[in-house]
Amino acid sequence: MIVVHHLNNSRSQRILWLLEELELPYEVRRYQRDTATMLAPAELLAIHPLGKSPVITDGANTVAESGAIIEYLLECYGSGRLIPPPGSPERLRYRYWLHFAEGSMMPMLLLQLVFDRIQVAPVPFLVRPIARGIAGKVSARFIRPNLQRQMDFLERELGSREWFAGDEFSAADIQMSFPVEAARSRGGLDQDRPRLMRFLQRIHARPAYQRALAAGGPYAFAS
Ligand SMILES: N[C@@H](CCC(=O)N[C@@H](CS)C(=O)NCC(=O)O)C(=O)O
Repeated sequence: MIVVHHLNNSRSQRILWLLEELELPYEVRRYQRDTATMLAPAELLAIHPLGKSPVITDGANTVAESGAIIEYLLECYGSGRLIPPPGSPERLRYRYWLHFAEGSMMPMLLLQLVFDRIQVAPVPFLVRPIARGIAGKVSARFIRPNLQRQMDFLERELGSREWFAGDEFSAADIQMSFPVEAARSRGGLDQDRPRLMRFLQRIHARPAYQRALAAGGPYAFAS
């Protein structure tokens, strides 16, 4: 039995969604973030040395890292579903987005979260203007322009096809959902990028997405 070690409000939601799209049986084991630090509880360290979520166990296999989990599940149980045919342009784009989500976009969104927090963090009075000044400049000169460029790129890409890899929905869309949802919640994504907004509406309407929400419990991006 596939066991999803699911941290509330996390990237793990994507794995539940993939399993629902594939209509595979699975069990959810729940872990709660510390409400002050938002970190995962120590019990997750017993599953994988980094103690992050998602992580799945499947018999003797333990698989961490969302992209690797998606590849593993499709390879073992996908029967060719949710992945474009090998050698096709769609397959190349599929691979690109599978990596882009965690390799390029999530780091920028995470940097933004950290630097935004520095700007409001309780810092000793004397160093406060320095800390806030540096954080503000990094955000304005590096993080926000990069995020804007990434979102413009995604918006253009969705202009030439229905989904990220091609005209068929694929697991690349599942992987891309988290950065797009995070961009909507705190990265400045709004109606000025109508294709990305429509992407969110379309994924939220999928029955498997909704079943995964019910399985995973309260989720920040649920609305
Ligand atoms: N690139 C990894 C990121 C894993 C990750 O950072 N997960 C977050 C949840 S979204 C986590 O476990 N945070 C809790 C912590 O760092 O203690 C993946 O996609 O699986």
